[in-house]
Amino acid sequence: IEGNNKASRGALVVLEGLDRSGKSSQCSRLVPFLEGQGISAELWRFPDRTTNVGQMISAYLTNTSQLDDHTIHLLFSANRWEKRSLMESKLKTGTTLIVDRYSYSGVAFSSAKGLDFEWCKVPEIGLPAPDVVVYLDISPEKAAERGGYGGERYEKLEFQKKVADWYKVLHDVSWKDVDACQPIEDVEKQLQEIVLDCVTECRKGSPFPP
Ligand code: T5A
Ligand code: NA
Repeated sequence: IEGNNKASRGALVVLEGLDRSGKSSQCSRLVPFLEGQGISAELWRFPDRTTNVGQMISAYLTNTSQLDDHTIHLLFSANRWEKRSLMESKLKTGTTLIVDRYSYSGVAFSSAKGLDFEWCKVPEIGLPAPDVVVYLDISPEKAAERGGYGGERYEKLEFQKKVADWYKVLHDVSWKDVDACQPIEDVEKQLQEIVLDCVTECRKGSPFPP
């Protein structure tokens, strides 16, 4: 989205974090909260496993298919690109999008496998930029204790440690860190504040991307 200064635009809110950090739990609480405040909001997630590309990704994650590391990286990115125009039109018409994982997951997970960091970032260039990135901060050890990993491809402690290191590289001052080890309701409260601030800024018509 370029130069869209309309006061009515929605906010693009991205939640990132290690597997089991609580992203999906928080995203599904945020949307009804925002709607209750009279804010039009939708929950989005990446990978979006419902598309054809998403089904290839899902098969890979559940180990029912094998793919070259570069190929799966590009599929994750393609899965975002196939949603780009819908994402942009939703934002332009005033819908706030709460997005469970985005480009940062793409770069952090593939870099953790050993792919070149700069190469990993390239296919993400040109996707809508988030208004805020919230990082649900939890140690890989604590995350691993939660409810047990489901057995998907990346749900292994040693790998998650590498992902955490790459998230640190990606992290910039604009990110909002929330301690994800707090009780779920406390995390929720902090997220509500961050997101309400962000939505308010967007309604004032601050430039997009910020
Ligand atoms: N991936 C993704 C890439 O490699 N490249 C990409 O471009 C993208 C987009 C699938 C995998 O794909 C990788 C990253 C992933 O490895 P996914 O479908 O988002 O990504 O993964 P899921 O398995 O659906 O979700 P996660 O494992 O990431 O978990 P969440 O959503 O962070 O955590 P959530 O909310 O499901 O909670 C986990 C457990 O913790 C409890 C919950 O009740 C649940 O049991 N919990 C808490 N417990 C105590 N205190 C709290 N505050 C808690 N919050 C939640
Ligand atoms: Na999730």
